[in-house]
Amino acid sequence: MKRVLNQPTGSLFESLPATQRTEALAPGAAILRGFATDIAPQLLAAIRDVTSHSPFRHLVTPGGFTMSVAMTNCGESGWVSDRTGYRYDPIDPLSHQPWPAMPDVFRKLASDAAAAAGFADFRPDACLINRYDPGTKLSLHRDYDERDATAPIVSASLGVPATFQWGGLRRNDRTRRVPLEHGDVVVWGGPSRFVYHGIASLKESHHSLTASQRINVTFRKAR
Ligand code: MD6
Ligand code: FE
Repeated sequence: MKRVLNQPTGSLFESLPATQRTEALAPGAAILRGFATDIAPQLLAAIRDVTSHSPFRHLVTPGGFTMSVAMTNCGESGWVSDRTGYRYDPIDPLSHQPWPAMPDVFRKLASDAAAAAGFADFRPDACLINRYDPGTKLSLHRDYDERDATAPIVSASLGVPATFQWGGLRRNDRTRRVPLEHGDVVVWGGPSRFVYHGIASLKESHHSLTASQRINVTFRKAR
């Protein structure tokens, strides 16, 4: 088996297939480069199916700002924001129906990626899907609304590349800029679970599967 240069023998990531490149981001956080590339067309087909029932929409923050990222969800509960606050809700406030079920290809990706990064038995119950058009950004934030802080978050990037901003446990900690490309999967938990992070304004670019857009799929254990 061919070994990748940054994947030393005996490391935590030894069981990864040789085609994946793993980068440690911080304790508890890793980027699995290209982990979702092969199944990206299936993921995008499943996302089209989800959005035919629960379309992408721009949520309003409790402070009254409309988010530039368009969002939807699948799974047992979905992350929503409105003037009353942030919450996980089993009902889509737009369709007034339960969120579409989480596709099997999503569940498998989430648990395989978590296991590859050292988090065994990850079973997400919520999946937030984010859509970025050129100029869209996601301000520095922490993911704080999940009940189970021991579970990691798994996040897959599809389409045009973006710059991920990775900070620290305090809002004012300095941030690193990390490029994320089509097929990259980020897993974070443990000591990194409440790190501040964001996405810089998306640059004009083109990807054969998503045109000018970037799609991000994040899996959580919310309840
Ligand atoms: C994004 N991701 O990549 C935004 N949050 O579009 C997130 O905000 C995020 O990737 C928690 C864990 C992983 C993430
Ligand atoms: Fe986040």
